[in-house]
Amino acid sequence: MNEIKPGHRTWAEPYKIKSVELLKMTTREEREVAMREAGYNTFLTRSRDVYIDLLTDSGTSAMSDRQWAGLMLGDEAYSGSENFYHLEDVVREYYGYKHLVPTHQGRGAENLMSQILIKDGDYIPGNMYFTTTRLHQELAGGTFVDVIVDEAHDPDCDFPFKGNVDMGKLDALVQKVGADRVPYISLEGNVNMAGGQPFSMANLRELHTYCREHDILIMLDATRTMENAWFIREREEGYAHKSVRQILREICDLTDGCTMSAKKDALVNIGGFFTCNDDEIFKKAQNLVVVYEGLHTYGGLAGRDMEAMAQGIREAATEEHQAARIGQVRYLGENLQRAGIPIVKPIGSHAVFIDAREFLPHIDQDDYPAQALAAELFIESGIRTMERGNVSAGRDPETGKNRRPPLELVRLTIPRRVYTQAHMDVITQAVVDVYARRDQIRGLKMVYEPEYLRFFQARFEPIT
Ligand code: PLI
Repeated sequence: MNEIKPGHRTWAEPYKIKSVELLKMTTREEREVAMREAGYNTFLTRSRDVYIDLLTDSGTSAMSDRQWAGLMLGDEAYSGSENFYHLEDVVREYYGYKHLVPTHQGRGAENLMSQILIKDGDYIPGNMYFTTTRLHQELAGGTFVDVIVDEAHDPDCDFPFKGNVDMGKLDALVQKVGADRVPYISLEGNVNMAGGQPFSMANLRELHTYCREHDILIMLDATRTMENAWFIREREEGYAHKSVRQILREICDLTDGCTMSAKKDALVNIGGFFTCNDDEIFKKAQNLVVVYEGLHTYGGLAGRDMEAMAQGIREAATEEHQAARIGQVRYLGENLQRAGIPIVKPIGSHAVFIDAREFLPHIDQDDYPAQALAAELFIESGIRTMERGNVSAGRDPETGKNRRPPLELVRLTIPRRVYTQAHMDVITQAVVDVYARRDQIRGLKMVYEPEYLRFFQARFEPIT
């Protein structure tokens, strides 16, 4: 429960509910069948079999009445839609970059950026990998190098800025391969794979100085950067009185452009964009987008999608929204901690991550403990979560072996403005019930492995 004391108001949702979607609870037998048919991969389950959906916070937000009203303002023209110009104004106002190229979602923007900026044999440092981001870097001929601080790899460490870049690691890479082989650093706000962990403004300033000296661009993954701004406001000296909007702008002003999956921070069900300040990069992106996405004024989106995105950006870049958003995730995380469940510390912004290694110490990482735990939680409760460990990390292209990352996690991802505090309590109860019989959970073997981003479509069977 949130603390009640005189003179203090806790967070509450800054909205009231106008329309609801009914949930359905299935039986354990039905869920066992559904999980078997899905090859023990929550990505392959059907949402009709799900009770509470914590698979992702991507494209799963509840839109506001104003966003829905915006859909009716869709100017569905092939070229020059009014909604594009509105979105362009809002992106310039909130993010501050000069040029905007819309894309259908984040990975569309990653594709454009990787193809434009990466040459064969280049190295792309980043504050931990993200699955689609790294794949696009590799497909463009680059090699991703992790330069996040060591603290990020330790689930138990409660360092407040686990998303920081380790400047020593970055410099070692630049010294080794030469700055001309490093076109940009990929900097993610609220690092997803580390548990939703922010970088600090002090770290970004240091990075900015270094990159200017070495002529290396800083390309932001802005997907959850408003949430990163909220943590800077809460945790970094000198920011308590600045608004999320001001901090977001300060972050963007220290970077050269971004890729964005608007399906997260920006509260829409589909959409993304690429931005930059450089005129030449923009021209290339504007030209390439017509090959993969659509004309440069819609990039794979309907006019109405761009309108909803413009409105979503305005609503998300507020203290009220972020306090409730992050407050709800924290509420769930603290419940789980009180019940003795091992989770990644500090609690992140978009999800609570269960440490599956600690939860299931008897399962070897190559028997996919996090995958097995996600499947078990679904069978127990109908709650759908996601593996973020050995399956997601994939294989090392050189050795062909599983990467066995230090973090073996199950992500309980909270969609924005969708569930209530009572749902958070039910989720806690389900996890506690699985924890009580954790000794009986067995590992999985992979029986089908697709070539790219295997976690989406791989199939498993229980080890007997
Ligand atoms: O799913 P997309 O293509 O709109 O965006 C790709 C993407 C890029 N960067 C980051 C940090 C992401 O989290 C991301 C997508 N994330 C998903 C789908 C997730 O479930 O976390």
